[in-house]
Amino acid sequence: MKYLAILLMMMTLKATADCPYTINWKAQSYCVSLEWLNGEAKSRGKFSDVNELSPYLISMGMSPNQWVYSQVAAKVWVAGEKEQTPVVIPGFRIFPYMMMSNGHHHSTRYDYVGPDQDGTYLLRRMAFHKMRGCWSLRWTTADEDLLDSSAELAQITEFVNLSEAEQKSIKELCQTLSL
Ligand SMILES: [Cu+2]
Repeated sequence: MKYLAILLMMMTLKATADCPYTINWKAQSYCVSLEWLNGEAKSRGKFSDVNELSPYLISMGMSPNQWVYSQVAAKVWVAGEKEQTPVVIPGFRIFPYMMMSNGHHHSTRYDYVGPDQDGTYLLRRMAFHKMRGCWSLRWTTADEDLLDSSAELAQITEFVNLSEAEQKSIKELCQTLSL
């Protein structure tokens, strides 16, 4: 009985791991995986890799030559499909967005490329500034980065340069600002 419980638990964990984020498009569920990659630095308009993981939260007053620009890789496949074969949803895009405590909301600059031969999308060159609000990734098939024509994919709470306590307080703030 004990083993059965453990087995069931492992199966549940596996099912969750198989579909990190779920989206629905035209009556079909899809899984989306997000993998945060090393960030980039920008100097004289040029980007270069840095040895620092993202997502990275840029604090106020930090000099631009110290900013770490975040980048994330995304893959999409049909939910339940065991091989996790990447599929392309026409016009599928992810973009960064912030919901603020004061009711304002806004996007930020980014660069979106893909899908490449492996079906991987890359969302990069995002400067996540520290503000009273919640950064998130939203997805859409529309041309514009608007709240109405998009849906929340993931909230960004685990910034690599924050302490666990700081991450926790962002998580709590995000829970109140989810849309
Ligand atoms: Cu903001």
